[in-house]
Amino acid sequence: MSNTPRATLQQNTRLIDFPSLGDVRGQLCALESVSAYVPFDIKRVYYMWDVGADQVRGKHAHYTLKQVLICLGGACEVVVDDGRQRQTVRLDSPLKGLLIDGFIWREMQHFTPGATLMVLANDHYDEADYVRNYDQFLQQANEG
Ligand code: T46
Repeated sequence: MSNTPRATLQQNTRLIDFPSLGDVRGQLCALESVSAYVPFDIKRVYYMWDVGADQVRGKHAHYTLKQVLICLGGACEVVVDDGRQRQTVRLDSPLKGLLIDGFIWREMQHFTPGATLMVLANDHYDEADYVRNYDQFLQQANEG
């Protein structure tokens, strides 16, 4: 894609705190499409679990997909990279979501035993939206 918009960690990733509706019966969190917490229409939900502590998932960027990543139980780290800088974000609460809405490389790693990572996405699965080669990502991220 030749006109990939230039993305930065500052503008295209954000840690969002969700409100808890918990009471004496336990915790509850409600997330709605197009809200302060999920700023897009949710078209797909997927989740991953049983990820070994030494496994690294992701290792790709998306051209257009917007997503919020939430670790529902346990913890994991998400490495985000805009082609110029790289940060590691720890997700360790169901009341914390990481929004990624631009051409950002991401890797998920260091899952604790029992961790479940859920992802809310604004579009259906489309392999053509992925860049899975880091050199190609770097080239496109820095020409945008
Ligand atoms: C992302 C990170 C955070 C589907 O058929 N439909 C789906 O909705 C998804 C997510 C995956 N797949 C297939 C594609 C592969 O054959 O499931 C297989 C595993 O997917 P992948 O290796 O891409 O999974 P991760 O954990 O590396 O990446 C996933 C998402 O694919 C990606 O969009 O941003 O989680």
